[in-house]
Amino acid sequence: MGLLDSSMDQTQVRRLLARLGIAPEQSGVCHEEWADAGGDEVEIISPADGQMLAAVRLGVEEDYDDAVYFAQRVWPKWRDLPAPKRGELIREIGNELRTAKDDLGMLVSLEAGKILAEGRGEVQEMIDIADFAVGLSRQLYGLTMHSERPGHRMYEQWHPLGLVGCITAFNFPVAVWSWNALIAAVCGDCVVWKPSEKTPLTSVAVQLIVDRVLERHGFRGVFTLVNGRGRVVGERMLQDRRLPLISATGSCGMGRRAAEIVGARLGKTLLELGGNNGIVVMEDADPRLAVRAILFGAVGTAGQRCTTLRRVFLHRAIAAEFTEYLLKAWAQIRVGHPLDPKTLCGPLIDTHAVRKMEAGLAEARTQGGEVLFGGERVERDYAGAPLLGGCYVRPALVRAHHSMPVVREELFAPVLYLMEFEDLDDAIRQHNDVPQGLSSAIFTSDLRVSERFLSYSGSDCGIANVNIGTSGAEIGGAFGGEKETGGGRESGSDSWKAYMRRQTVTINWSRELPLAQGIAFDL
Ligand code: UN1
Repeated sequence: MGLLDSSMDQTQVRRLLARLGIAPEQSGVCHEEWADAGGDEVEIISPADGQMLAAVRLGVEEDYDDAVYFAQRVWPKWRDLPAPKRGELIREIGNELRTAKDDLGMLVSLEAGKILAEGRGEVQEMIDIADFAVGLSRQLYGLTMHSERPGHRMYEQWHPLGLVGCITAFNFPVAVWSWNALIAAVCGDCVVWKPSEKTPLTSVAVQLIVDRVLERHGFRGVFTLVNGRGRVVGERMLQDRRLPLISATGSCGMGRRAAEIVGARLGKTLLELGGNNGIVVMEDADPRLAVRAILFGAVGTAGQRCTTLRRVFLHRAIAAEFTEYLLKAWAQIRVGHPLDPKTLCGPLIDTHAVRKMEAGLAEARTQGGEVLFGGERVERDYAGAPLLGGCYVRPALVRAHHSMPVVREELFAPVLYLMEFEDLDDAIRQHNDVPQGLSSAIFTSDLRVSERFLSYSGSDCGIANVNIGTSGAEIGGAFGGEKETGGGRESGSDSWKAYMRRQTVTINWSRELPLAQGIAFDL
């Protein structure tokens, strides 16, 4: 199957957008209503074929302020609604997402360039988090403690924070918003969203879906949307004291700036930044599992996940054989249009990303790396049909050394560095020797080896896996990483606590007033 069968013509694109409620000239700002935004109009070009999908009018500071005022007005009413009732609304949002899954998944593919299976998968991730949030709405538990004083009770309770600013990246244009927004909402917060400048259409589609539910129940404003430039709307959001929490996904550079600005006003940040994820392959690894995990990790989403596998460490005894397996697998990767079901690797987000990949590979070569496969631009798909738009590349395998500076950076493209190690200590040392600390994995059949990898002297990442890859985490676990990845945790487990304020309560039900630490303070 080639381009003719898989691409959508302009009429089909129009119909898809119309089904999702998006106009050919669409406002990117929604608070009380779809605002007549004050910024410039940008054309949204699909990386799949270089065609324009729609034009979006961006918001400026005033639009952002209007969104915040609106959220502030709605918040007291939302906060007063019992959490399980808030959960009911999130259940309805989950159901609406189920209905819209195919259309929204296709729009994610067209706008972000992900293959359709991953576009749909991303919407599934939203549905899963909605279900999780509904259950959570009845489980916002606090602990009770034993007071050291007689006739006293101590416990902690969790209250809504207020307004949460949510800044998302192009690579997960809707799922990461839902991790934050749907959980923050059951916690009783309102969420102001600034999506990536590269993917405004999916944010508009999601806003239209959630607004339908909020409208039915008189809660418009719990979620508001401001598409705008990072240096205009993003900066304003970071500085805004009305937002006690900023949750931001993106590069380490962006996160550092967010932490500085929000930190200067003593606000809270929840940061999910760059990864530089590695897999250690021991000599007793099951090669069938390992090769499949490495392939999905490195090539899924065209290497543009924060969990993308960027470094593989091969035990010296199996390195040559394993490199052959990988070369064979890489030669079979079908680069093609994201809507073609046979495609494994779709386009990069834009031509700028292609140039960055080329520059990264050139640097790797200068630093002593050897490109074993790929790295070039692709202009025809696996069946010979033309690929338009200039965003397609062949995933690359590079023999490298962990001391090469380029290996320490997150190159947001399908470039996988292959390195060798002597023994487990050496593997762990090399693995941890990068500034980022998001996701990691080991392939082995030896329990002692895997446990060592998971121990405090093993992987230093927020996510550590055994016999599965670095990407594709389930929503039930806490997601995030250490070091320059930013330290935040989102999605499952007790990540909800980031969206609430903890209050420690001590109640004296005795007739005395004993002081803690045995202090006597009487007249
Ligand atoms: C991201 O790339 O920002 O674990 C998030 C994964 C996905 C989420 C990635 N569930 O790969």
